[in-house]
Amino acid sequence: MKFFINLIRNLLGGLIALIDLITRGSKQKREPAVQQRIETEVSRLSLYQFFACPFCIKTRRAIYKLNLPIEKRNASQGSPYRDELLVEGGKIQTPCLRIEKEDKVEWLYESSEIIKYLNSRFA
Ligand SMILES: N[C@@H](CCC(=O)N[C@@H](CS)C(=O)NCC(=O)O)C(=O)O
Repeated sequence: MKFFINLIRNLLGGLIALIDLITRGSKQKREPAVQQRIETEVSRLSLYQFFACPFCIKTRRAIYKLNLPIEKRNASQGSPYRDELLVEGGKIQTPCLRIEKEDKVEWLYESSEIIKYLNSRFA
């Protein structure tokens, strides 16, 4: 039973991901020097995610629109990133943005909070 629920979940998620891909539109464009600076800043961020999770798709869409090359880390069963998310972030819930700061690492959960954070820094 669990297998079929997961199958339906993944099929639906895959469909949403496909629709997202088709309807994404264009990315934000910046002067090369500005984009370069932003890419350096973004290298301190990574997104823990599942491919077919609708909240992750929503977050990836915002990341795409903002033209941010944030590293995506697959946190599904069997991945070392899953353990990292649990141990360091505190729970298995995606999406989660890992933010590396000068002196500490922060783990930001909730798609709306992540998008708000990214917009406030990079929009
Ligand atoms: N309110 C959260 C919901 C996130 C959520 O429910 N994520 C699911 C995946 S779609 C999750 O991480 N579930 C835990 C699991 O699958 O182990 C958000 O907007 O980010």
